Amino acid sequence: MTTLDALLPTAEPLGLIDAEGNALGGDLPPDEILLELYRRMVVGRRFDAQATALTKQGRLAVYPSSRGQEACQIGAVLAMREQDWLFPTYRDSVAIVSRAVPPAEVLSLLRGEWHCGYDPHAHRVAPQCTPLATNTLHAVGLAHAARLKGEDTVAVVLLGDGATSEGDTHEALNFAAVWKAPVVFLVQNNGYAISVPLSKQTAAPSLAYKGVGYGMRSMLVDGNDAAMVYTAVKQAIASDGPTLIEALTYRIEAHTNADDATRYRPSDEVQRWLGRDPIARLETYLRARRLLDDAAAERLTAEAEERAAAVREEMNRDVEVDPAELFAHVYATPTPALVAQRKELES
Ligand SMILES: Cc1ncc(C[n+]2csc(CCOP(=O)(O)OP(=O)(O)O)c2C)c(N)n1
Ligand SMILES: [Mg+2]
Repeated sequence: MTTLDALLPTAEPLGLIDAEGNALGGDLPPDEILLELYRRMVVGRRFDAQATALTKQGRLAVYPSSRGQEACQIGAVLAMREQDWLFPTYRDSVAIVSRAVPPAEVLSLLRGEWHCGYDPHAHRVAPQCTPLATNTLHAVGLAHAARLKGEDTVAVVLLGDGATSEGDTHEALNFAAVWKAPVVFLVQNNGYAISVPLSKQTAAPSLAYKGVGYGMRSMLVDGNDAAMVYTAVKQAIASDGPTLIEALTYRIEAHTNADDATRYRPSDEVQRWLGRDPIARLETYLRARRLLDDAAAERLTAEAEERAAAVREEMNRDVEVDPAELFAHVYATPTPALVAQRKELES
């Protein structure tokens, strides 16, 4: 019998490095992991800025920025093993690029070319889901199937605070707990579902309790502390059964480039969260420990610039899109209506 105490999250978010870059006394990951978290966050943020710029140049239809959420996305991906599967949303391009999926293939969806521009099986990364919370069920299904087949595979699913109010999430949590499926539900609580603040969409004191209600071990962590997110996800992957992790973070940019966040949130709130930046705090910590110096930081900036330039170059190339592809891969045997529509388009 699982006791309630074993499932409950802490009242305060767990953390390892605070907003000022001070170690809080817990067991930190090894130095090389801290450096790699930092490196990937710097590269990820530069990619994110590049993708936003591409929307302004008409090279991307839309881009949901994850600036400010790098600790969640990079911490989770670095904690994953090769055999694990990632189930991302539209917000999580930085996580996918960090799992070594070629950036141009990731951005193909947001450019409007393909529903998924990369091979999910090659990278063990499911297509980015736009319908909220559908990926939670996919993750549970895959994890349960892997377990039945005797495979050591964990599904890590990323979802937002808003997505936790969707029915799909509740079905997924329930099945995961009943089946003891190896799933990590990482809730990136960034405070908003587009313009709707958390307080208007849930009365729960913490989203982590939603896991406890279904009998699942649940954690509340500082989602801007990459070392903490990494540690929590790694522990969750190593443990039996599912875990829900609520990571407190903030969406620094608007919902997408098509949204104006100044219409619904005060700028001092954004300023407050800029003071809790995930990259700056880790940089302060690494410099204080003399694990990072100016020369190393400059090399890293140069690497990030180089990668961004490569993304820019690839995305500035025009692609040939065959409109008839719209009908491919929908049904093995197309319905008569689709056949007719395809013919009409072709003519
Ligand atoms: C099933 C469904 N309902 C509504 C939408 C429209 N929609 C797109 S993003 C979004 C907000 C999601 O907020 P959250 O889960 O917190 O994720 P975030 O965008 O903050 O990362 C909504 C309502 C959708 N994509 N899917
Ligand atoms: Mg949100």
